[in-house]
Amino acid sequence: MEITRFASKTLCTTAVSAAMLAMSFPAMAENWRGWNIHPDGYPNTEALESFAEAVTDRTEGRLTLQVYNNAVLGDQPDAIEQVRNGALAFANFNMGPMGPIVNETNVLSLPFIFNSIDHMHEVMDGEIGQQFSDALADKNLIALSWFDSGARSLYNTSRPINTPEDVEGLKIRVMNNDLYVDMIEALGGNATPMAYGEVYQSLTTGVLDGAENNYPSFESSNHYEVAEYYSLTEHLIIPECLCIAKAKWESLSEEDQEIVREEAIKASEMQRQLWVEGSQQSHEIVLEAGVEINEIEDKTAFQDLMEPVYASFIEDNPELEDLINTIRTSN
Ligand code: BDP
Repeated sequence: MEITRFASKTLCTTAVSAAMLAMSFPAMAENWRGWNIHPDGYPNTEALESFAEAVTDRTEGRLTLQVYNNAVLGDQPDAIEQVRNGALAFANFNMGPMGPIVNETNVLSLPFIFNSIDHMHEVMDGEIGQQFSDALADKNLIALSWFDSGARSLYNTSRPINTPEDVEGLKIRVMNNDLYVDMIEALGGNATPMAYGEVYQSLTTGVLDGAENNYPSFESSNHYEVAEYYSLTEHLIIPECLCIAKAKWESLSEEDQEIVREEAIKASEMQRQLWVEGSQQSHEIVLEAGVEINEIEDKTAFQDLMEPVYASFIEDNPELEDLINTIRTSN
């Protein structure tokens, strides 16, 4: 009797406490940390911050999103792993360092595969883009929208590059992907894969002669202070994703998935617009700082040297040949 009384009293107290707790602490907000490599004011940063704010507002306390800039949460290959295993909830990733993890995305890192940014948009915003999203999802990354990353060009500390011969012997930093090593070696340079954050120092000490990037990154990383020759090779037009950890995505209600998806698409629209303005501004800043920029009227010599890079990639990945040809002939 005693025991029963005691037990029921405990049960009763527990039920009352649980009810009180629920009243005083409505469902705890889930905190989502987001990785970003860029600094404050960069187009991608602005778009990610606006995404984080909008999702936080619209989910009314169910989710709070925070963006960590300047790669403070790790370099890009590490961050990709962290989003894959759900330790980080979201990120803006370039498809370059994605290649070693999601093989299909290497197709986007083939030099000169897109003729223009418009061509890249057409491909990524259509059925083929969905194919890449599916491949990312198989590796636990939900790509909700695509960001721009302009065209990447070579820059270095010693001379303008007009022909592939000018690349001869230059130590050039590349992102973490073997395809870029093949690309630079095909041009006669020495490729060094290195984390983005280490490039500035290496350019100053002469560990590197150069690197390659778009105008906004060339400017915001301050590489232009050391590498004063920027040559418009425009050899890579690589899209970037706004990616969510699959485990986080699947934990959301349908309603919240809809909110996150809508805001990711809005963020990419915003980023693409800011990208155009940001590229223009960065171009002006580096010109004003005295960077010598040269156009390359005929890129055929560079493009021809990439044929063996394509051939060996296709030999290793015959199943991707059709996709490559479809993209190459789609414009
Ligand atoms: C920037 C990309 C960033 C890359 C960086 C790099 O937005 O994702 O990590 O280049 O070169 O343009 O590593």
